[in-house]
Amino acid sequence: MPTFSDVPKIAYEGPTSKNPFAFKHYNPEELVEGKSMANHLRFSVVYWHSFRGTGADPFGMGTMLRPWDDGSNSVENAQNRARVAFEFIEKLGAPYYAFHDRDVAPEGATLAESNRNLDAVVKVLKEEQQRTGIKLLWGTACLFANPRFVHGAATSPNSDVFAYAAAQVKKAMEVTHELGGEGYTFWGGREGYSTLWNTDMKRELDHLARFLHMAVAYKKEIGFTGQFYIEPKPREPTTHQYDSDAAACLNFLREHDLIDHLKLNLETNHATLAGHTMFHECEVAAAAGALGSVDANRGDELLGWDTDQFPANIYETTAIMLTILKMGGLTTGGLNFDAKLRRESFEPVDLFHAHIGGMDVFARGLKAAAALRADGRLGDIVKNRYASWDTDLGQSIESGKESFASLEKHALGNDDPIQHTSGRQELIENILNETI
Ligand code: XLS
Ligand code: NI
Ligand code: NI
Repeated sequence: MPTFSDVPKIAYEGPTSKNPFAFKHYNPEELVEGKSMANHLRFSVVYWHSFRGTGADPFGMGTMLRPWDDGSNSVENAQNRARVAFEFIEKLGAPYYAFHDRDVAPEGATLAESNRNLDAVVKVLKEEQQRTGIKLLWGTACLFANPRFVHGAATSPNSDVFAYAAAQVKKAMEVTHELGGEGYTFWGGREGYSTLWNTDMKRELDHLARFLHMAVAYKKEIGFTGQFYIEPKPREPTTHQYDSDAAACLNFLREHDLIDHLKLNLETNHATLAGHTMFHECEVAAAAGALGSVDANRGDELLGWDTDQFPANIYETTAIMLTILKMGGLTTGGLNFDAKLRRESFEPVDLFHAHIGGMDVFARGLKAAAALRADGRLGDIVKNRYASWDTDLGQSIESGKESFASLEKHALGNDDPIQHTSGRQELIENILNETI
């Protein structure tokens, strides 16, 4: 069935174009700081929202019109849907995609049947990857939708559920490896608690660490060299998610000796739900050498849940790209559109509008971040703000040569350092607005 036949391959037409099916800023070959935009941005389409999202919400049923989907749970429907997904990604010109095991293939009556269904769809994914050159950014397992995971998966109070989750992740890792995936993501799903009164938190966290250590061991066993990611998210679906933000994840990884094995996959809307900006989360992860990949979306200031909207805020994309440029770029990770259409945007072409907009706003963010770096004023303000640390005293403190006693001597012998430099926030905001 021809599905997106009215839509041409999306091309770059430049900022003056009014064609809704063209990029105005994302020009894959264009060099920014000596590297192509395509290599900087590494865009990825997510299967779950874009090809399994129905538009259902707690108040109403699905609204999405998806003429290629027969609505059944058959393997044939799943295979056909996979072909349509690749037709879309190919026309869009995104180099990557990402999926959960259960989005691409239907869950069977038994685990063995689920595995067979997954293999049947993976066969099609492999053919489509070879046909189009589109690659798998990362794979993952859905350990949260089925009622067996009602109390969590790796943190379930039931050891049979833990075993089932392990088996499911084992298989998901195998197919990710088979498809040449560049990474594998662990998102907590229901790893958290609804009430502490019934929860042995320490025991659950130890189990989660044990689970991840088994995954690390299995990765080695099968020779999978992709990057492991853990994805922070607070508040949803449990009251307290264990992986609530970047700092909590880093602490958990360090405490359990996993820090060398996992990086973070940060998602914008998860950052804001945690009471942070995405800029903050990126800086926290980058400072730990652990900014691995980005789930590119945005939240809504007025709504308190994970609305997963497509990125549209150029200040946010500029900040993200500034951190990414500063750390030397993404390596295995990408900008993965973990974003869903509004339920009012139910036509298939809305998938194009959403992704084109997301790609263009990140291209603008990249260009703005590079322009800020080339301009140098922002960098100078930051450098000047810390200038005293480059003096004898600052260097001596940083290198551990000073003590409270020696610093007391210094403070007693010098003027009060009150108000030594302005923060220049307003000037910085002017520079941002000039550049953006
Ligand atoms: C849900 C998460 C999820 C992960 C993959 O909020 O963002 O989509 O990215 O399991
Ligand atoms: Ni995500
Ligand atoms: Ni999300």
